[in-house]
Amino acid sequence: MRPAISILTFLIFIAELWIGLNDIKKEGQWRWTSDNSGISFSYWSSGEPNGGRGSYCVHYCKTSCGRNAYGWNDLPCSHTQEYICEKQP
Ligand SMILES: [Ca+2]
Repeated sequence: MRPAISILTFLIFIAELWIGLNDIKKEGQWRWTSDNSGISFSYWSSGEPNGGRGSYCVHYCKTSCGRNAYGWNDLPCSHTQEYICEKQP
């Protein structure tokens, strides 16, 4: 059984998550899955996005991406990964 941790601890130190961003419709045109809006900021890790066709989905990662800091990474959407959602007020 995993020890209980706060959501903040999880997001800062542990999370490797799908963030709901993709370029499925047009290569390089990143859009949020929730409302199809474009991105107004980016948090790509150095050298990302580097997957080209076939890496349509974006996840937030650090260790699994071989990085020392968190950032966005494009991956094939078939990759098994936890995800995070935004709750509407
Ligand atoms: Ca990538």
